[in-house]
Amino acid sequence: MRKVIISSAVLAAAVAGLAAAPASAETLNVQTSIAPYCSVRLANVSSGATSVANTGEVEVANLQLACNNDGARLVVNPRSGDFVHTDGVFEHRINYSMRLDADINNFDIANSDTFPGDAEGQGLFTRDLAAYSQPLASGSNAKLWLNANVNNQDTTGLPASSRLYPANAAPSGTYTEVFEFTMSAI
Ligand SMILES: [Ca+2]
Ligand SMILES: [Ca+2]
Ligand SMILES: [Ca+2]
Repeated sequence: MRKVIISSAVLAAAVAGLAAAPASAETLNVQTSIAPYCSVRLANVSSGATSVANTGEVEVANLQLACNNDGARLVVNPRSGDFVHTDGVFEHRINYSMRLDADINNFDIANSDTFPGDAEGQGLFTRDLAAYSQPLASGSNAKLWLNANVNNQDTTGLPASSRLYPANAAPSGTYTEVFEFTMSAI
């Protein structure tokens, strides 16, 4: 009987060894998937406002651009082409110039006077990056600068109710312009 017991113990050990073998050979599969994405977001908006008392350009927004596609497009669309203040009778306007300085220079917009509408280079700015960019996939910065002291009395395309002023001669009020930024895959 004693031999049987020992034998049984050995057998039990062998079974334990077999059970442990698959665990030691276990493999760990780690998977990750990257979904296509393109995004633009406002980060660290400096003030959201620019002062007409400032004689030069002012940084008004810090944007973060991101896209992991083989090609990416940034479209910047100023809505009015001027700062606008409506008092119910007149549409008062203050001209400005804008500039976008991106870390990825393909997205730069040189200093530009903007106009109403969506004419490329005047009321709309389209910037392409043809290839995949790891810095862009990781997120890249761009700064929007505005200068509200750019006198331009060209009223082409403006509504009849518009009144265009140099910044230092405009009636008091809050003047607003809206910029739309769109990042997409191309
Ligand atoms: Ca303008
Ligand atoms: Ca740049
Ligand atoms: Ca526009």
